[in-house]
Amino acid sequence: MKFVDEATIRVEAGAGGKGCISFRREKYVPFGGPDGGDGGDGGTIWAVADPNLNTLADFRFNRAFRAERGGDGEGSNCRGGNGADLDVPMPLGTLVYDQGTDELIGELTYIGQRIKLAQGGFHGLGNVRFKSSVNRAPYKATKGSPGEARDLRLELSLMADVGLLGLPNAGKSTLLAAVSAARPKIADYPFTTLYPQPGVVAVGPLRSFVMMDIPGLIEGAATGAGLGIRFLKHIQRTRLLLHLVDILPPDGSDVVGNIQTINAELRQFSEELAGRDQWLVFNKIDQLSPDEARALAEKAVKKLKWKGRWFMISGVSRAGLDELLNEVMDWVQVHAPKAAPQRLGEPDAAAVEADVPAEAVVAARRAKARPKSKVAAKPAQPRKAAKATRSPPAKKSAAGKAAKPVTAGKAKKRAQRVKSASAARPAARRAKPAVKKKR
Ligand SMILES: Nc1nc2c(ncn2[C@@H]2O[C@H](COP(=O)(O)OP(=O)(O)OP(=O)(O)O)[C@@H](O)[C@H]2O)c(=O)[nH]1
Ligand SMILES: [Mg+2]
Repeated sequence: MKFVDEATIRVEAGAGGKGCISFRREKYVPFGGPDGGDGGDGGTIWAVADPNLNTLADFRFNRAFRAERGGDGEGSNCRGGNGADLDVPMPLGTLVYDQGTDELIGELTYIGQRIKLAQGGFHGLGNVRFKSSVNRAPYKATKGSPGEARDLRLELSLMADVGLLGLPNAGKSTLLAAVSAARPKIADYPFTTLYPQPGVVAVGPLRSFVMMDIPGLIEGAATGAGLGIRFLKHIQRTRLLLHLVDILPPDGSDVVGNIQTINAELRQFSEELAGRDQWLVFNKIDQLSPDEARALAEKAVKKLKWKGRWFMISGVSRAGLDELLNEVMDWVQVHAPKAAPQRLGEPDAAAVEADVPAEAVVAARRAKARPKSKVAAKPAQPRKAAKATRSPPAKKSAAGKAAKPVTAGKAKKRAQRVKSASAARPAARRAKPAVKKKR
């Protein structure tokens, strides 16, 4: 399947239903009055983050989305039905822009997240709403407002914890296939990988991270050579870069020169990305003896004056893989983003330590992710407690003025009146003679 990372769509929310003009007509009910019901609200369109989608390919064919309009109001005070909302599933990492204004509407970053794309129209009002003391038979109703309609641009930048970087044939796809269930195409010719591919690397129970394989970079990629550098945007969201290096390039090229080429292209794309944590991973060490491989790697690291971490592995023989993966996992857990919302399926390091069941963590995140309504935003307070804390409302007299504060003497008299009245009531009831039915 072709990897599609940009798409344009049109969304049209449903219009509100019309209000109804109707009057009650019934035998023996003269002047029944108005009974035209309101219309229903139009359906709203939402973008929903779906973990089962990886590309925007579906939007090449299906570009227009329309939500249902609200039903019209009817007589006998019948309200029209609300139009159903429309959920548009999109992959995680989708950025939604307004095509007209270029405004970023939102970004799907965790499973189940919902972004409102177009608001449904408000319902029209039936003629009951317009009745008053002076107009008891209103011939007036309103139409529903139209639903919002807009053109949107979708951009996908896949999210992963770790990004693989390197020249073509460095063994990036082989590594991803060795450590995850992803099955990228592997071959000994350059540019085997044409589209980014994520894979989930499970290191142990509740210890996993996402690794992203991207097409190889070559010298001049920034100016369009090879597949260009546009795929680098897919590792922009990663936190750690693994720079794969063929320790024994078949073309006899210099290992140090190769590393510098990739870093130069990376800098051309983004200084920020180039400054991110990067570990050197010398690959294909199975072709050499361990001592030879170490000597070559150390020589390259010394020449580069490399300050960061470096590893030696073989994607084919799996040498050094366990050590690399454990180190990456530890790094990912230590550097977990604090401010960014976590994805629902992601293991939580703190929860693992505290032995909290995974379902509880997911439920808590889901509750947190749920958009808060205005009502929910109020501090939750039990009803009785709220009543108790509320100050007593100022009583108003018939004239609308606030009542004067009750003095102690008046309060005593009032209490006596209440007491005598309640005592008299049952007695009065008892004293009441039973009414005999007259024949
Ligand atoms: N001996 C040996 N060969 C390897 C190793 N890893 C990868 N290869 C070989 O290197 C070649 C290229 O591997 P890929 O995984 O396709 O390389 P890539 O970096 O994904 O290449 P592009 O997708 O073209 O950028 C394949 O023939 C692999 O079999 C390794 O650890 N040892
Ligand atoms: Mg590849």
